[in-house]
Amino acid sequence: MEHSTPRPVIAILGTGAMARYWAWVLKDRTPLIVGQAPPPYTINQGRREVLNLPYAAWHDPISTPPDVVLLLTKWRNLDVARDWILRLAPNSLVVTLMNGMGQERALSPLPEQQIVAGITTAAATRDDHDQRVVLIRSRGDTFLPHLSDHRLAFFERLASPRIQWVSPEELWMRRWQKLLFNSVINPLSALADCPNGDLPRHPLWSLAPRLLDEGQAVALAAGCQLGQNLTRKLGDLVEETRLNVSSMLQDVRQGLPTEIAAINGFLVNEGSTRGIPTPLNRALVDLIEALAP
Ligand code: KPL
Repeated sequence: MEHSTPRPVIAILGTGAMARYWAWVLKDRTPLIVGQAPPPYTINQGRREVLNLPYAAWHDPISTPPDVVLLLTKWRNLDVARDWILRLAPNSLVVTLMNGMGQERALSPLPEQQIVAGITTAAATRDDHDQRVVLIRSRGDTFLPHLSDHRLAFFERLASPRIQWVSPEELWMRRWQKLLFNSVINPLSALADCPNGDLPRHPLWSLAPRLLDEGQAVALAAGCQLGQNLTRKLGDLVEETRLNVSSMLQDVRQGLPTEIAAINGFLVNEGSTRGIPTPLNRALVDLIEALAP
Protein backbone atom coordinates (compact mmCIF):
# COMPACT_ATOMS: atom_id res chain seq x y z
CA MET A 1 0.00 0.00 0.00
CA GLU A 2 2.77 2.41 0.96
CA HIS A 3 4.79 2.03 -2.26
CA SER A 4 2.23 3.91 -4.29
CA THR A 5 1.76 6.79 -1.86
CA PRO A 6 4.17 9.50 -0.72
CA ARG A 7 5.55 9.30 2.82
CA PRO A 8 3.28 11.18 5.18
CA VAL A 9 4.72 14.04 7.17
CA ILE A 10 4.25 13.19 10.85
CA ALA A 11 4.06 15.55 13.81
CA ILE A 12 4.15 14.25 17.38
CA LEU A 13 2.41 16.53 19.85
CA GLY A 14 3.86 16.22 23.34
CA THR A 15 7.29 15.77 24.85
CA GLY A 16 6.54 13.55 27.87
CA ALA A 17 7.73 9.97 28.31
CA MET A 18 5.17 8.40 25.94
CA ALA A 19 5.70 11.06 23.27
CA ARG A 20 9.45 10.42 23.41
CA TYR A 21 8.85 6.69 23.21
CA TRP A 22 6.82 7.15 20.00
CA ALA A 23 9.41 9.59 18.66
CA TRP A 24 11.92 6.78 19.08
CA VAL A 25 9.59 4.22 17.44
CA LEU A 26 9.09 6.53 14.45
CA LYS A 27 12.58 8.01 14.32
CA ASP A 28 13.24 6.79 10.76
CA ARG A 29 10.25 8.88 9.66
CA THR A 30 11.90 12.00 11.14
CA PRO A 31 8.73 13.24 12.86
CA LEU A 32 8.45 16.85 13.95
CA ILE A 33 8.24 17.04 17.73
CA VAL A 34 5.98 19.78 19.08
CA GLY A 35 5.77 20.71 22.74
CA GLN A 36 7.65 22.17 25.66
CA ALA A 37 10.90 20.21 25.94
CA PRO A 38 13.19 20.19 22.90
CA PRO A 39 15.26 17.15 21.91
CA PRO A 40 17.81 15.59 22.20
CA TYR A 41 16.15 12.85 24.23
CA THR A 42 17.95 9.88 25.69
CA ILE A 43 16.03 6.66 25.32
CA ASN A 44 17.01 3.61 27.32
CA GLN A 45 15.66 0.33 25.97
CA GLY A 46 18.38 -1.93 27.25
CA ARG A 47 20.98 0.32 25.69
CA ARG A 48 21.02 4.08 25.56
CA GLU A 49 20.28 5.97 22.38
CA VAL A 50 20.30 9.70 21.85
CA LEU A 51 17.48 10.98 19.70
CA ASN A 52 17.73 14.25 17.87
CA LEU A 53 14.70 15.24 15.81
CA PRO A 54 13.24 18.43 14.35
CA TYR A 55 11.38 20.41 16.98
CA ALA A 56 8.91 23.28 17.23
CA ALA A 57 7.64 24.92 20.40
CA TRP A 58 3.84 25.33 20.56
CA HIS A 59 3.92 28.93 19.28
CA ASP A 60 6.57 28.39 16.55
CA PRO A 61 5.55 28.47 12.87
CA ILE A 62 6.07 25.26 10.85
CA SER A 63 7.06 24.95 7.20
CA THR A 64 4.75 22.10 6.11
CA PRO A 65 1.42 21.08 7.64
CA PRO A 66 1.70 17.44 8.73
CA ASP A 67 -0.39 14.71 7.12
CA VAL A 68 -0.69 12.91 10.44
CA VAL A 69 -0.65 14.31 13.95
CA LEU A 70 0.13 11.82 16.68
CA LEU A 71 -1.45 13.27 19.79
CA LEU A 72 0.49 12.19 22.87
CA THR A 73 0.11 15.10 25.23
CA LYS A 74 -1.23 14.75 28.73
CA TRP A 75 -4.80 15.96 29.25
CA ARG A 76 -3.54 19.10 30.98
CA ASN A 77 -2.03 20.22 27.63
CA LEU A 78 -4.90 19.15 25.42
CA ASP A 79 -6.28 22.67 24.92
CA VAL A 80 -2.90 23.91 23.69
CA ALA A 81 -2.59 20.89 21.40
CA ARG A 82 -6.11 21.36 20.01
CA ASP A 83 -5.41 25.03 19.27
CA TRP A 84 -2.16 24.04 17.54
CA ILE A 85 -4.02 21.53 15.36
CA LEU A 86 -6.77 23.99 14.48
CA ARG A 87 -4.21 26.67 13.60
CA LEU A 88 -1.47 24.69 11.83
CA ALA A 89 -2.87 21.30 10.89
CA PRO A 90 -6.62 21.73 10.38
CA ASN A 91 -6.78 19.02 7.69
CA SER A 92 -4.42 16.48 9.27
CA LEU A 93 -5.48 13.07 10.43
CA VAL A 94 -5.23 13.17 14.24
CA VAL A 95 -4.30 9.87 15.88
CA THR A 96 -4.64 9.95 19.65
CA LEU A 97 -3.08 7.34 21.91
CA MET A 98 -3.87 9.15 25.13
CA ASN A 99 -5.25 7.63 28.29
CA GLY A 100 -8.85 8.26 29.27
CA MET A 101 -12.00 8.83 27.26
CA GLY A 102 -13.69 11.78 25.66
CA GLN A 103 -10.87 12.90 23.33
CA GLU A 104 -13.28 13.45 20.44
CA ARG A 105 -15.40 15.84 22.50
CA ALA A 106 -12.33 17.62 23.86
CA LEU A 107 -10.98 18.15 20.32
CA SER A 108 -14.18 19.78 19.07
CA PRO A 109 -14.66 21.61 16.69
CA LEU A 110 -12.29 19.24 14.86
CA PRO A 111 -14.60 16.87 12.90
CA GLU A 112 -14.82 13.39 14.40
CA GLN A 113 -13.99 11.77 11.04
CA GLN A 114 -10.55 13.40 11.26
CA ILE A 115 -9.83 11.79 14.65
CA VAL A 116 -8.56 8.24 15.10
CA ALA A 117 -8.70 7.29 18.77
CA GLY A 118 -6.50 4.27 19.39
CA ILE A 119 -5.05 2.81 22.56
CA THR A 120 -1.65 1.58 23.59
CA THR A 121 -0.47 -0.52 26.50
CA ALA A 122 3.14 0.55 25.98
CA ALA A 123 4.78 1.79 29.16
CA ALA A 124 7.58 4.34 29.44
CA THR A 125 8.81 6.41 32.32
CA ARG A 126 11.37 9.08 33.13
CA ASP A 127 14.45 7.86 34.97
CA ASP A 128 14.29 9.00 38.62
CA HIS A 129 18.04 9.60 38.58
CA ASP A 130 18.06 11.59 35.36
CA GLN A 131 14.78 13.09 34.16
CA ARG A 132 16.21 13.56 30.65
CA VAL A 133 16.31 9.77 30.20
CA VAL A 134 13.22 7.80 29.22
CA LEU A 135 13.14 4.14 30.18
CA ILE A 136 11.05 1.87 28.00
CA ARG A 137 9.34 -0.62 30.29
CA SER A 138 7.05 -2.42 27.88
CA ARG A 139 6.34 -2.00 24.20
CA GLY A 140 2.87 -3.42 24.73
CA ASP A 141 0.18 -3.54 22.08
CA THR A 142 -1.26 -0.68 20.12
CA PHE A 143 -4.77 -0.96 18.75
CA LEU A 144 -5.96 1.09 15.81
CA PRO A 145 -9.15 0.92 13.77
CA HIS A 146 -9.05 -0.93 10.50
CA LEU A 147 -9.43 2.08 8.23
CA SER A 148 -8.44 2.43 4.65
CA ASP A 149 -6.86 5.88 5.11
CA HIS A 150 -3.45 5.62 3.42
CA ARG A 151 -2.00 8.10 5.90
CA LEU A 152 -2.07 5.35 8.54
CA ALA A 153 -0.07 2.92 6.43
CA PHE A 154 3.25 3.81 8.06
CA PHE A 155 2.07 2.01 11.21
CA GLU A 156 2.01 -1.23 9.21
CA ARG A 157 5.73 -1.05 8.58
CA LEU A 158 6.70 -0.92 12.24
CA ALA A 159 8.49 -4.01 13.46
CA SER A 160 7.72 -3.00 17.03
CA PRO A 161 5.50 -2.27 18.93
CA ARG A 162 2.82 -4.72 17.89
CA ILE A 163 0.09 -2.91 16.00
CA GLN A 164 -3.28 -4.60 16.02
CA TRP A 165 -5.84 -3.45 13.46
CA VAL A 166 -9.33 -4.03 14.76
CA SER A 167 -12.88 -3.15 13.82
CA PRO A 168 -14.27 0.13 15.22
CA GLU A 169 -16.58 -1.96 17.46
CA GLU A 170 -13.68 -3.94 18.90
CA LEU A 171 -11.65 -0.79 19.38
CA TRP A 172 -14.55 0.77 21.30
CA MET A 173 -14.57 -2.26 23.61
CA ARG A 174 -10.79 -2.11 24.04
CA ARG A 175 -10.90 1.59 24.83
CA TRP A 176 -13.35 0.88 27.64
CA GLN A 177 -11.23 -2.00 28.82
CA LYS A 178 -8.09 0.13 28.90
CA LEU A 179 -10.04 2.89 30.68
CA LEU A 180 -11.00 0.43 33.40
CA PHE A 181 -7.44 -0.86 33.77
CA ASN A 182 -6.17 2.72 34.05
CA SER A 183 -8.94 3.48 36.57
CA VAL A 184 -7.48 0.79 38.83
CA ILE A 185 -3.72 0.86 38.21
CA ASN A 186 -3.14 4.59 37.93
CA PRO A 187 -4.80 6.00 41.06
CA LEU A 188 -3.92 3.00 43.26
CA SER A 189 -0.25 3.13 42.26
CA ALA A 190 -0.27 6.91 42.80
CA LEU A 191 -1.66 6.45 46.32
CA ALA A 192 0.56 3.49 47.11
CA ASP A 193 3.58 5.28 45.60
CA CYS A 194 4.89 2.11 44.00
CA PRO A 195 5.65 0.69 40.55
CA ASN A 196 2.82 -1.24 38.91
CA GLY A 197 4.36 -4.62 39.76
CA ASP A 198 4.26 -3.98 43.53
CA LEU A 199 0.55 -3.18 43.53
CA PRO A 200 -0.84 -6.73 43.94
CA ARG A 201 1.04 -7.02 47.26
CA HIS A 202 -0.25 -3.66 48.54
CA PRO A 203 -3.36 -3.49 50.79
CA LEU A 204 -4.95 -0.95 48.40
CA TRP A 205 -5.10 -3.68 45.74
CA SER A 206 -8.08 -5.15 47.61
CA LEU A 207 -10.10 -2.31 46.03
CA ALA A 208 -9.36 -3.54 42.51
CA PRO A 209 -12.31 -5.97 42.12
CA ARG A 210 -14.87 -3.39 43.28
CA LEU A 211 -13.36 -0.75 41.02
CA LEU A 212 -13.60 -3.13 38.07
CA ASP A 213 -17.22 -3.87 38.99
CA GLU A 214 -18.14 -0.19 39.08
CA GLY A 215 -16.41 0.47 35.75
CA GLN A 216 -17.97 -2.57 34.14
CA ALA A 217 -21.47 -1.48 35.21
CA VAL A 218 -20.91 1.97 33.68
CA ALA A 219 -19.54 0.45 30.46
CA LEU A 220 -22.56 -1.84 30.21
CA ALA A 221 -24.97 1.07 30.75
CA ALA A 222 -23.11 2.88 27.94
CA GLY A 223 -23.73 -0.12 25.68
CA CYS A 224 -20.31 -1.76 25.95
CA GLN A 225 -20.06 -5.40 27.00
CA LEU A 226 -16.54 -5.98 28.25
CA GLY A 227 -16.49 -9.74 28.19
CA GLN A 228 -14.80 -12.25 30.43
CA ASN A 229 -11.58 -12.41 32.35
CA LEU A 230 -11.19 -8.71 33.09
CA THR A 231 -9.47 -9.48 36.40
CA ARG A 232 -6.97 -11.78 34.72
CA LYS A 233 -6.32 -9.26 31.93
CA LEU A 234 -5.76 -6.53 34.52
CA GLY A 235 -3.30 -8.82 36.28
CA ASP A 236 -1.53 -9.48 32.96
CA LEU A 237 -1.14 -5.76 32.28
CA VAL A 238 0.23 -5.16 35.77
CA GLU A 239 2.72 -7.96 35.22
CA GLU A 240 3.70 -6.76 31.73
CA THR A 241 4.31 -3.24 33.06
CA ARG A 242 5.60 -4.32 36.47
CA LEU A 243 8.72 -2.14 36.34
CA ASN A 244 6.80 0.92 35.21
CA VAL A 245 5.84 3.86 37.33
CA SER A 246 2.32 4.67 36.13
CA SER A 247 1.79 7.95 34.34
CA MET A 248 -0.35 9.17 37.26
CA LEU A 249 2.34 8.44 39.81
CA GLN A 250 4.88 10.17 37.55
CA ASP A 251 2.63 13.26 37.57
CA VAL A 252 2.08 13.15 41.34
CA ARG A 253 5.80 12.82 41.98
CA GLN A 254 6.43 15.87 39.80
CA GLY A 255 3.60 17.86 41.44
CA LEU A 256 1.73 18.09 38.12
CA PRO A 257 -2.04 17.84 37.54
CA THR A 258 -2.99 14.23 36.79
CA GLU A 259 -5.37 12.62 34.28
CA ILE A 260 -7.78 11.50 37.01
CA ALA A 261 -10.66 13.56 35.53
CA ALA A 262 -10.37 11.83 32.14
CA ILE A 263 -10.14 8.36 33.71
CA ASN A 264 -12.03 7.86 37.00
CA GLY A 265 -13.78 11.25 36.62
CA PHE A 266 -15.08 10.12 33.23
CA LEU A 267 -16.54 6.97 34.84
CA VAL A 268 -18.15 9.04 37.62
CA ASN A 269 -19.77 11.43 35.11
CA GLU A 270 -20.95 8.68 32.78
CA GLY A 271 -22.25 6.76 35.79
CA SER A 272 -24.19 9.72 37.10
CA THR A 273 -25.73 10.40 33.66
CA ARG A 274 -26.78 6.76 33.41
CA GLY A 275 -27.88 6.22 37.01
CA ILE A 276 -24.96 3.93 37.96
CA PRO A 277 -23.38 4.59 41.36
CA THR A 278 -19.59 4.91 41.37
CA PRO A 279 -18.67 5.73 45.01
CA LEU A 280 -15.22 4.20 44.89
CA ASN A 281 -14.24 5.99 41.70
CA ARG A 282 -15.55 9.23 43.17
CA ALA A 283 -13.45 8.71 46.30
CA LEU A 284 -10.35 8.12 44.18
CA VAL A 285 -10.98 11.31 42.21
CA ASP A 286 -11.16 13.26 45.49
CA LEU A 287 -8.07 11.61 46.93
CA ILE A 288 -5.91 12.12 43.85
CA GLU A 289 -7.10 15.68 43.41
CA ALA A 290 -6.14 16.37 47.02
CA LEU A 291 -2.72 14.84 46.36
CA ALA A 292 -2.06 16.67 43.08
CA PRO A 293 -4.40 19.68 42.79
O1 KPL B 1 -1.33 3.32 30.72
C1 KPL B 1 -0.56 3.14 31.62
C2 KPL B 1 -0.17 4.34 32.41
O2 KPL B 1 0.72 4.30 33.24
O3 KPL B 1 -0.80 5.39 32.15
C3 KPL B 1 -0.12 1.74 31.99
C4 KPL B 1 -0.36 0.81 30.80
C5 KPL B 1 -0.94 1.29 33.17
C6 KPL B 1 1.32 1.59 32.26
O4 KPL B 1 1.75 2.10 33.47
